[in-house]
Amino acid sequence: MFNKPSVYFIMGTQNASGKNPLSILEEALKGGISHFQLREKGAGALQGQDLLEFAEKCRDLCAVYEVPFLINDDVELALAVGADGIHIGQEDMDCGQARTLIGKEKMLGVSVHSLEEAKIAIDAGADYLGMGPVYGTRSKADAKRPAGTAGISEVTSHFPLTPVFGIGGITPQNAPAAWQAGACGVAVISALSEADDIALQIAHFKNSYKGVLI
Ligand code: 3NM
Repeated sequence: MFNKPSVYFIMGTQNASGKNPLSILEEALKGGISHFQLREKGAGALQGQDLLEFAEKCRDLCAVYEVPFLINDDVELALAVGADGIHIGQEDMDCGQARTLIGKEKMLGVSVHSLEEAKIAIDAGADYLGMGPVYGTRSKADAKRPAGTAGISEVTSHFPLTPVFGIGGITPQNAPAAWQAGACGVAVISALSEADDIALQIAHFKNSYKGVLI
């Protein structure tokens, strides 16, 4: 489930830049993403029944390609649609509470920014961690300052069994630094949602791992 190099795709309808978000998702699934997270945020975000129906369509597409489907910061929605997991940030609910609500079977991902936060998340039952922003990002309005890859190195050396994903401004060109720091994967929005050829971009991400001395 966390094979290196993983390419974890995150998207909401706000990231589709006028294209059909389900077509973008299907191209990404065909191209070989490892995980998909529905992150519906910001102005114009789908809500209520519209969000539920969109989430069901994403879930069904992911199921066809046998790719885990996660939901950002909405346990209720994740349970309603039978998602494979949820992802929460530090500003969202407590990770221990999230684990209790979703049970033992579903995947729990947590965004962390320090070794201390990583330890708390792992103790609470996180299956993987996201660390970022590694580089500057236009996709998260309240992102912290870019932190580079030092935090990934620190967390992966202390917790070598926990998969860590680098996130924030990651492209195939700058991904090698994340691999070198020990990341198991890269988690990306714009580098895939805005790519002309999504499958080719995924191939570039995977190729960026080759030749990196770990
Ligand atoms: N979380 P892009 S950065 C959703 O730092 C998210 O925790 C971040 O989008 C964090 O690949 C980010 O377009 C946005 O930069 C990632």
